[in-house]
Amino acid sequence: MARSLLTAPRWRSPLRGPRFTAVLGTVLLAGVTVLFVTGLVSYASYNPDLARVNDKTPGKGILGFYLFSWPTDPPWLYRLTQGVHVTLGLTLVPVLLAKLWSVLPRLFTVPPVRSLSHALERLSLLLLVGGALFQFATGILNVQLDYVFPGSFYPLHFYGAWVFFGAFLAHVVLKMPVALRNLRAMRRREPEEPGDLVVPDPGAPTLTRRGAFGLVGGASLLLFATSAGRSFDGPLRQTAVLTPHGGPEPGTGPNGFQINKTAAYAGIRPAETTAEAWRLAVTGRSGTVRLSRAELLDLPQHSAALPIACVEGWSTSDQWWRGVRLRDLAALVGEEEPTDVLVESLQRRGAFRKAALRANQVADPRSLLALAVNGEDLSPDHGHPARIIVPAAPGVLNTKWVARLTFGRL
Ligand SMILES: Nc1nc2c(c(=O)[nH]1)N[C@H]1C(S)=C(S)[C@@H](COP(=O)(O)O)O[C@H]1N2
Ligand SMILES: [Mo]
Repeated sequence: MARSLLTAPRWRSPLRGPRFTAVLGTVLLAGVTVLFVTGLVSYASYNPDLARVNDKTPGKGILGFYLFSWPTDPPWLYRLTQGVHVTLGLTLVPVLLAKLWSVLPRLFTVPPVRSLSHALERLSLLLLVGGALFQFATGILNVQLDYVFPGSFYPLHFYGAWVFFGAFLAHVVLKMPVALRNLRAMRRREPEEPGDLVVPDPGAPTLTRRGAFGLVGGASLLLFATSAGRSFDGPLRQTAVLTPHGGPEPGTGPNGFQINKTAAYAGIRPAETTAEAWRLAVTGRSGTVRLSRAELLDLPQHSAALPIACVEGWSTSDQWWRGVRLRDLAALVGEEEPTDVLVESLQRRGAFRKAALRANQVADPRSLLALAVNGEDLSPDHGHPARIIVPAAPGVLNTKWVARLTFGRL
């Protein structure tokens, strides 16, 4: 049997043992599976395969096999999937750390490699642990720091997810029998058998196992309670102390809901959004028309109650948007059949100045070029003179300060 450095003085916690590891592993099995599914779903919602506008990396090959047209119903779909993805990811951090801690001595087994199969197993663990740390780190950085990955967060987190989940599945298949055996023995209250995770000469306990689970669970609960609030408006949002709110405090009134990036941050000059200066260019098979804001207001106006939901996990409750239907604008330039659209902002630099929307999104009667929200003109920070709002779409596709719409197959 392989000797492990368990006997070394630093691995003497009596908390370690296959049962402690099995319980944490089972929680992660459920949690990571939900993270993987909501993550893949989130990626699909970007229309990543559309004209390489939303995701500039080359096609995802067979890993993109599942990509589908993101629906527009229910309108809170992305709010739910991404809220779960981010909030659950943060909540699982203590569980992941405790799980890694529980098997830490295995990292130092000697000899490090015993056979080819042992070498392969250790390699898979490298992908597993490395993948887990990479996914959690990139995810948290993206949520917290917003734009540390200029344009490249998608491929990192996407490929990382497949590597991590592949190793994770292999690990689950290998370890499931041991974990189940331990969980059953635990329920029958049998004493723990010796194994490579059980310390032969444990130190004095400073914490019971129950206490350790309480600590991990408590830490998870604390993270949950301090991050879940950003999926809600009103006083609940104030509880999300751990998650920066992006832009400035939204304030009150019709435009008083979360702002990710202000007009000043995006470099929008007030002079280019005045009634005299701003024109919307709409292009389709019959050519291009240029519309002032007054001309847009003369077109039929429609309302839709829709949320904004960001990849970072925050979202707003429904806001009452009012403006011109995208499909009416398409018809204006000769596009009678549902077709895709490329949306371009006044913004000259930075991410998110362009977004591609699919025909099913353009066709939805609730998809608007919004001119007003909650009964008032859009504020500069919410995209005045005009912004896109599409049901169920990720926030990043709701382009602000729109300057140009190009309808046609993308
Ligand atoms: N032109 C432009 N539009 C944009 C963005 C941007 O940076 N520039 N940010 C997007 C992102 S990431 C989100 S989540 C929403 C945020 O909308 P809000 O600031 O109006 O709440 O706007 C989107 N529209
Ligand atoms: Mo966003």
